[in-house]
Amino acid sequence: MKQLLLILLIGLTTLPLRTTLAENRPDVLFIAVDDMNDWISLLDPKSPIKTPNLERLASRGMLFTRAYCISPACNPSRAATLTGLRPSTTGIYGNASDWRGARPNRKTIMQRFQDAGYSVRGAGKIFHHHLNGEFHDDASFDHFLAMAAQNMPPRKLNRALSYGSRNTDWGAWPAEERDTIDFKTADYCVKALKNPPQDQPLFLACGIFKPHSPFFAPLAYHKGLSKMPMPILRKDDWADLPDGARKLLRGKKWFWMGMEKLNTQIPGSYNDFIRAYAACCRFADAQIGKVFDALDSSPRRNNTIVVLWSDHGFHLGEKNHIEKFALWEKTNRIPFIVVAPRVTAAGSRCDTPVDLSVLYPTLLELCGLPADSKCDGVSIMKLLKEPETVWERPALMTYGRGNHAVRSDRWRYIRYSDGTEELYDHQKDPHEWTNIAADPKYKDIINSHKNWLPKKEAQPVPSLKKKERKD
Ligand SMILES: [Ca+2]
Ligand SMILES: [Ca+2]
Repeated sequence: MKQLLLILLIGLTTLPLRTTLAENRPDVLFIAVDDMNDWISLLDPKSPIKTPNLERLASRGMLFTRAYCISPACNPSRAATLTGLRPSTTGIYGNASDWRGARPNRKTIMQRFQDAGYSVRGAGKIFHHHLNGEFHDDASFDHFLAMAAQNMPPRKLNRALSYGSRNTDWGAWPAEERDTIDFKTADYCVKALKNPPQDQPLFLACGIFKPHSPFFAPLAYHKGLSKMPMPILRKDDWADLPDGARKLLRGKKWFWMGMEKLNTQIPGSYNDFIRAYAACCRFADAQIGKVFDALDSSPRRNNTIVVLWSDHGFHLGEKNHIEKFALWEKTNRIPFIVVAPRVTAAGSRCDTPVDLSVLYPTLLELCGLPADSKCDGVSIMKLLKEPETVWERPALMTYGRGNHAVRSDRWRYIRYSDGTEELYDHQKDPHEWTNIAADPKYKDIINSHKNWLPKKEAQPVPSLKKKERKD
């Protein structure tokens, strides 16, 4: 009898509460971009890679000029950002780490919005696309358009960087924009914005796949790049790297030192590859622009929070490294924009270093949802309202167990699992060419950054294996 009364009581209190909670809540447009680094005009006005649509978004809200991923690889970055839990808490360190298997009951940010009465829809790459999408989380969406298959050219367009894998090819492809993955993702999002749920707020997740490899974009996006400047490189840059850095990057043969191979095998290929990455960034920006156009013509535009983030950055030869998986600035700095009507000032900028652990708690607070004390990050509501707010907490990045970087206003401190270190002074050395960690002069700086390293380091969780075929 008592149980029955309790059930009745819960029923009476939660049902009307859910409806009330959902009323007048802002919609959320949540855009994740894949592998887009900071060499874009949004973050570097001198960059030849123009991103007018990202700038258009930034002009409406707050651009974080020093934003960083939680981990410089798709799966650990996305799993951490979307669950609010760092790799050092969960053990989800790698691209194959079975994040849902490790945390079956952890609610993603999308599930929090479902609980609050939102209709959660999405398309493209939101979770890491491991084993053709097996890391996708059905429970996080009411409706989802899976990422389309990669449309491959009939033969390799450029072989030099490929190491036997077509996934690292690049060039002008396909002929028709509508045959690309991101066209389909953007199209789904445009339609979702044009036909929003009438009796529920909308949380729309738009997962743009480019500029992730393979570096294909239709021909139009490659035009006008032939004379673009190339990244600034320094040949002897690895001379002052500690063992930890070398060990971390040794296994990364996919692109690692590929540029040297490129330049000896096919002169000029390195430059072509860089231009292809640039074309893919322009293409991604254009697809995102179509989604913004749809938002602009929506009557719900002024009650829509927009967040845009990239899951990590990308090296294009800087520090003699191509690809991601490192703890340096280039692989970790990302575009991050928050447009929150009545909270962020149009065209505002915040130079405080933040990492994406802020996203989960901030979105909860912005939309008036209950806070979650388990989150590793904190809400940046104060920074959104007042970007000059004094902020002690630096950005923290992790790649693999025991390897971390701490980024403060001026410094990047890196500590590898073997105890070796790097320290860069961004005021004097924006390219991170000179590792000053061994200089006793900087002992106090190193110690103050060390304080922010995680106190606990979870053991790595098992990898997700390919399911056995059941005939
Ligand atoms: Ca990625
Ligand atoms: Ca160096």
